Amino acid sequence: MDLKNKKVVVMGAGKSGIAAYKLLKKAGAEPVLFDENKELDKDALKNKLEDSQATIYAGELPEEVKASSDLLVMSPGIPVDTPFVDSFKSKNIPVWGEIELAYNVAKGRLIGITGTNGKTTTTALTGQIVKDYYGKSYVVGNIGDPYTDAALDTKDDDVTVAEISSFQLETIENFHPNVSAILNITPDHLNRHHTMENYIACKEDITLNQTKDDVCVLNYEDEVLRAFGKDCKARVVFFASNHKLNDGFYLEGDDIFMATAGKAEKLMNIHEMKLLGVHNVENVMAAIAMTYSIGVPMDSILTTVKNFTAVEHRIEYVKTVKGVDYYNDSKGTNPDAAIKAVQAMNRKTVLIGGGYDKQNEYDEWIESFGDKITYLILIGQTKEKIADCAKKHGFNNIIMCETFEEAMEEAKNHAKEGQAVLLSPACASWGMFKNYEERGKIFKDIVRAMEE
Ligand code: UMA
Repeated sequence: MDLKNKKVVVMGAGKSGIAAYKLLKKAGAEPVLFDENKELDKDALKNKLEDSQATIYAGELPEEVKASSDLLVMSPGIPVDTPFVDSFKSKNIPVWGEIELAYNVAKGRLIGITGTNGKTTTTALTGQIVKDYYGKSYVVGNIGDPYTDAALDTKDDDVTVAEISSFQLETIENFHPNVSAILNITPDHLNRHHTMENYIACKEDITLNQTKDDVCVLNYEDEVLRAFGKDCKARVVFFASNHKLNDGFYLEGDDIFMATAGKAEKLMNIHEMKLLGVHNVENVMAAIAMTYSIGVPMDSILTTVKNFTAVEHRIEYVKTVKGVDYYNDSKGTNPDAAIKAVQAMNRKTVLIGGGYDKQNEYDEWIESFGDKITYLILIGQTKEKIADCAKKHGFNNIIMCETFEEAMEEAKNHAKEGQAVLLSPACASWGMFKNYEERGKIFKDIVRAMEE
């Protein structure tokens, strides 16, 4: 679609909506911004849009604006199965996600990474490998910097590495990465996608427009993805942490191998890297597979892998206070991610959990505690549900808190010297915080202010 002079409704006044609006303006379109929040500060928003004349609708969108529009661009956090969105579709007005808009104007090669967990670490590492070799990379998407912010700057010889959530994949049309990866699929966001089948279908849609000239990197240990490998339209490259493969990348003992037609070559020992845990070995293998497939030499890839450290908010060590190690895993926003964090702890741990209800089940998370978790401190909307679940599994050392500050105080009081305190909530932050970054930053601020 040629965007010039097109009337576009951008929905959502968060990061994505603001970046989409700016892109549309630069591309010669006539965007208006719409957000359902009636309390929106329009003046502050105009500043962020760098457009004092911007048309902003807060609360409701006038019928005539809708009727005369050529395109609706959705922010990822806004559900698409609503009468509002249907009213556009019924008028045959295209509904694009913000990443579809970016893709339509972007140049160069695109690597798209999805999965329930590990996306951010894998995206950051993949972007770093690309940058170290080519001297430049664009790292965008769910990781925090909208794709629409960078898309117009990209050139034919650039490589963009995009973290793509299931929310973003619901509204693609032509989005077509040269290399895609689906790292794993475990239950998450079921309040938005309703069923696991829908959620899986969304993730698999990252390959929607791929052909056999493209590559899709898949986790062999995930049964859904192993089966999907047979139907996938792209050339599949598997990685495996628990199987030896004839073709692909795998972990055997403490070594990572690359196999081609049954011939295996050792790439590195996992103790040479700074990231911890088998889940991170999987992320590393996915990043190696993706960057090798676009032509980055293996030596260069492995040098970056060995130097790469953990991303912020993901099992991030903060400080040791009175012999207690504090870890920030605010990015542990679903049970599976939170299980990985519990597994990564190598000592008795006081755990802070709970938050916004995404209708997940917590049984496996509680089961992963073993005798490692000494106390579970709960906050947020899900605290009763988690407490009931914990008691059902015989875990009774539960402390219920009203505020995050109270939870931090309880954690400090219950952690003994030589133990750890871990913030890994298994839930989204919404309701108590703006996002998981804010939750993690507040955790770190409180820990850093504690007296030694
Ligand atoms: N809004 C409505 N109607 C609704 C819901 C929201 O009008 O029904 C409005 C809100 O009032 C608000 C705006 O929409 O003004 C927020 O839009 P948004 O939720 O899409 O947030 P953005 O700031 O644009 O951030 C989004 C992603 N957020 C979500 O997917 C929820 C960010 O991912 C992403 O980093 C950013 O775009 C840049 O691309 C965050 C996230 O939590 C990290 N992602 C989920 C996850 O990782 O689990 C998927």
